[in-house]
Amino acid sequence: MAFDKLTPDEAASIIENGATLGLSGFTAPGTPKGITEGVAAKAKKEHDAGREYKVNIFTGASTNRHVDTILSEYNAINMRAPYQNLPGSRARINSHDIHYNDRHLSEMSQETRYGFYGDIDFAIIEAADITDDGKILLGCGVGNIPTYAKMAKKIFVEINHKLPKSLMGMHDIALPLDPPYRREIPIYHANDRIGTPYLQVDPAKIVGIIDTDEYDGVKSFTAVDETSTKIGNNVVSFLLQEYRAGRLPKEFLPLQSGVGNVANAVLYGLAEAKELPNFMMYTEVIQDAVLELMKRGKCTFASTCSMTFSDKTEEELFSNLDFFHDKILMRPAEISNNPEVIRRIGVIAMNTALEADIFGGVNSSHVLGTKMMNGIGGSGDFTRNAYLSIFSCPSVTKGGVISNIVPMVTHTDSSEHSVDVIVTDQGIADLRGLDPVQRAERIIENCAHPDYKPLLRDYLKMGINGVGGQTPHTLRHAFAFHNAFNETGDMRNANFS
Ligand code: 0RQ
Repeated sequence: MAFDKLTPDEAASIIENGATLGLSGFTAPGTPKGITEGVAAKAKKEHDAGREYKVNIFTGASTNRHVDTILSEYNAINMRAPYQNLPGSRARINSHDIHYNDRHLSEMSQETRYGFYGDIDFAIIEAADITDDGKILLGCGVGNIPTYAKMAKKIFVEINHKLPKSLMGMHDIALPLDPPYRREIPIYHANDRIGTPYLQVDPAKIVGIIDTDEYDGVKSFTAVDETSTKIGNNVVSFLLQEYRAGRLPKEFLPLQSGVGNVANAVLYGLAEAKELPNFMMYTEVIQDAVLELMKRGKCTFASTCSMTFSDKTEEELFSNLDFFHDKILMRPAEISNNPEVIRRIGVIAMNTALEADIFGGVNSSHVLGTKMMNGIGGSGDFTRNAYLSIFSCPSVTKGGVISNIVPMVTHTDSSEHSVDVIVTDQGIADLRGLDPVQRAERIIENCAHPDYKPLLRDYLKMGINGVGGQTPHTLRHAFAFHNAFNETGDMRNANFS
């Protein structure tokens, strides 16, 4: 092999304070597992010696314990984009130790190429294999690495020995041209290929190779609970109703689904829906349930940015790769989440909200309006451009003291213009074609928890009889639920006096 072998500490020794690191991967899969441990150790030493040391971390989405967790522990991150979801980084973001730039995932790559965020000093790439002329076989997540590698002044490659070389053929690496030269992205079906099965980098930029040997560390899901099952069943009945009514084509359409228990419940629900045809996915992550659906023949193909499988499922995948090889294609986030493609192929988007308001606004990212949870992720990319956009959440959270249906969301990630349907464990609110008051009536009656219905009805009535207008909010009381929670620990104590 033409490249020097390095340890994480040796790699970190050339990463200076203020450097920007562009990492491969999307969620934990495909994310480096070695060098950032060296960077964290260096940060600790520098801080102990009273010196400033922080780096900027650019990724595809969330990462793993070797990146956000340990770097946050040692307060080693300055700027972070475009998404995270780990408790350590969340805490540093909310205390402003990390300057977090929460972005639509499809946009991060192009904005970096446009020069909005400065230079990329180092790309760190997890790989299953590399050739002497710089052809890299990536791991189980792609993210924004084609852009970071192209822009980087220097490149480190982490060869993860857990990754089989037979992953070759499961990636489709392509970068669009930038305006004014951009052409259409020629994906007409979820399974169209437009790029190469490897990432080509300039071998002269490679500083060295680090060895790692670890699965991606995604935890297995807990058993699907009753609330998630009810939400999942409601989403499936809605899709069935749409299919029967002919508002979905008879071939069905590609699905996007988030991660988590609700997404899992929806996917398992679809497996049981015999009337629905087998389907493809055009999504950013696939989780354990998708592999199960593939085994049953229900899901025939998945275009994704990452295979976010638990370690157990990852092991199973690697030992049965022949079966799954032609059923999964991993693309850069810029393509997996591309608005042009999502709109063309008619993706059905299913995402999760922290809270939704009675007029159809959705908050996906900010707890009680101020604290960052994870970020908008890919939900905006899909929601705004989908054939049909569905948001789901439980009707209440934390044993009932929080209503997920509120008078006004405290932060808007997806506005009512992009949200077609809201689903909770209570039922389905189909918002298409309705004006704001009609939407509010439907959301309150179909989706709110019985404990909160009277309060929400009162709020709506107060707006209609008060200030009025197209969207009859009463601004003085719009956050009465949130104030009641902050002051008494229970939204049921909201009052409008
Ligand atoms: O708290 O952790 O203390 O139990 O928030 O809530 O119900 O477990 O839901 O894990 O599916 O996450 C929106 C955050 C939902 C996620 C969000 C509390 C609740 C719990 C988590 P605990 P659940 P999930 C797809 C596209 C944006 C990115 C996205 C997300 C914790 O789906 O980050 O969509 N979405 N990407 O108790 C206060 C409320 C609350 C609340 C829930 N209204 N107020 N706390 N919680 N609602 C995938 C990717 O991008 C990769």
